[in-house]
Amino acid sequence: MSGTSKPTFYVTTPIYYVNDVPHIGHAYTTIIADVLARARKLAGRDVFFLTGTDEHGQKVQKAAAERGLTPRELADRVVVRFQDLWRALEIEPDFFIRTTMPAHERGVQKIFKKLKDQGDIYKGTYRGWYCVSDECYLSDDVPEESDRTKVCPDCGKAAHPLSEECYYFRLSAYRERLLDFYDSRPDFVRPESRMNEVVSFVRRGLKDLGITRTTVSWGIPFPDDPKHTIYVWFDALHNYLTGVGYDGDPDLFRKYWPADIQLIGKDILRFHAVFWPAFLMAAGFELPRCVFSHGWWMMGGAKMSKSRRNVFDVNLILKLFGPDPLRYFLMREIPIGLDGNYSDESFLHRVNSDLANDLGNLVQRTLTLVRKSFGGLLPAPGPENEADSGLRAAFVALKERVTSLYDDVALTRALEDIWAYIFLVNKYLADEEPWKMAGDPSREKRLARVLLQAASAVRGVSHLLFPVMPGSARKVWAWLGEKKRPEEVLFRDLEFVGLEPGRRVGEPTPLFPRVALKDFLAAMAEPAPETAKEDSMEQVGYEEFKKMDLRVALVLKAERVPNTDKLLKLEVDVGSETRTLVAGVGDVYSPEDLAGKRLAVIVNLKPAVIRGVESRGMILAAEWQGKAKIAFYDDDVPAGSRIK
Ligand code: ME8
Repeated sequence: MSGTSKPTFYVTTPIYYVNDVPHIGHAYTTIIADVLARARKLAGRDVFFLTGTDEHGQKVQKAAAERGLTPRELADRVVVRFQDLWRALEIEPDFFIRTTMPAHERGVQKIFKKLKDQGDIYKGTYRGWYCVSDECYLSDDVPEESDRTKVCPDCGKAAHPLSEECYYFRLSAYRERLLDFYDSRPDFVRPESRMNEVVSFVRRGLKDLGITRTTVSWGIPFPDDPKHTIYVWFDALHNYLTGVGYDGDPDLFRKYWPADIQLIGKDILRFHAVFWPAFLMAAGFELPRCVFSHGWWMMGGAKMSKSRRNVFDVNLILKLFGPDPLRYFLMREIPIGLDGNYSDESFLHRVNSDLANDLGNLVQRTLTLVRKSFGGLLPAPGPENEADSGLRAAFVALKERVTSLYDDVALTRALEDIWAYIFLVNKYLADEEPWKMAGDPSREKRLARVLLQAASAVRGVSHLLFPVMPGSARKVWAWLGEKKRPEEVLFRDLEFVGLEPGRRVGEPTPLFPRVALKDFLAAMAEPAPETAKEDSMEQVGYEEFKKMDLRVALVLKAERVPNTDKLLKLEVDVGSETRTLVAGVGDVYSPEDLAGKRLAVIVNLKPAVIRGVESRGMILAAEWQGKAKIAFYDDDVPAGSRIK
């Protein structure tokens, strides 16, 4: 069927590294994207929502090697975890891109070659520092530490020196064009504070950017010079083109590009607001309309991350509550752009107070009253009085506000407004006291009117909440006996109408079960065994464990490594031979504490040179309050005894 085509809306999330399983930070961005996608569909747009995984590069290569897997094997395992989690959270992307897909690889190579042929890419040598965790080149002004190391200013992890031939992108040549672009499109980066950050970064000057690696094999090769693989960020950013048909589906691509909203975390702003538009300008593509940068979820004052082990267990929350409470909490608790703090208490408060009390009770009370008063069949209502029409008018105004707040990505405010209306409806019921009218024939029509208003409000509120809590909205509409599902009614067609006389109402079950804080805290402190198992990438089979050669070692001699606080050099007897190893326990143990002691050593660890001393093995110790605690064996355990 031809006709006027609908306006489109294309929303993206970052694509996530497959070095580890998904966590709350990933879920946060992807839920925002899902909410926006659903809201724009209800606003009548033709929506495309893209998410996926970033599978190449040194970080993934290293993580795979540490697990004894090929990068492809690791990616294949982790991708399933992302897709499963999105399904469990009712996140429904239109396409899930993996950067190992042939259409993506081809697209990236094509664009790379075009830029090379037109002179935007040239060959040189990179000498500097690289952070594998962030997959980024450190800027020259990052100072060296006293011991000739550099630390990545963004993630705080140790960077390593790099000296290799690479192809450069002429980023410096795009400084003026970028500044002009920001000037003409002040909404390109939101929130505004982030736009200002980007502008001042670019004003300070831009250096050309290395965009190939010769020491990383896990990447897309540059066919004209195949010892080079394409830098993972150049590769990854282009997913936003290849994921929407750039190489393979030109109609799709023409229809949706440029992206309307690209959601990202604040840590990857520079890549998306500086490098990405420069790449696009160079290749001659239109630029995205908006890069929207959100804040971080923190816990106990630190950014939540798997490596810090301060993430809460998303799977456990899903098991206890289903997807909607988490979706609601994350969207309601902080406006997009600010950092948020997660605590079990604040989560449960939102669930018990906002969801179970305010919304859940309203739904339950209204539907139960209809069922009890009239056996689920509403009679013809009496006329609207002022209070009744007030409730109707307030809903009409609410719908206008909420739809434009959704449009403006002000999701927290949209929810606040919906809750203000829920309070109003609860107050209306408290004032009207319909429960006192039941059974009085003279008040039957009045009762029908009050219940009709309340049911209309419940229906309308559920619809407005659909983008955030799709499952709950569907449930309420089904109980109300609606023939359509909420997603089949556009916002503009949503009216304040409830139950026509004679409509049968279903029996509601509690929408959001209340959970006691102490039960919740106990559950969160002790994840169910199968959840813990599911959520860890660290599992090893016995076969892998067996590869480690762990032995009891007798310390023959111990001395400090000169000019260090923590390092001790140990001569140890591991049964078959004497070894030298270096241990970072000198802040807790003196050489005298260790001499003559028996402890556990992994003897087949690859040797490492530490402060000029070759260390052939590593002692095992517990970490307690940031310090090492060694477990010692009794004197009668011979050196060389196998530990299993
Ligand atoms: O950066 N709170 O992937 P990634 C909120 N592959 N957001 C958080 C967070 C937290 N505690 N922790 C992480 C990459 N994030 C690249 C992207 S796009 C072309 C390539 C967010 O797996 C973070 O801000 O490290 C970022 O948006 C995303 O998760 C990073 O995921």
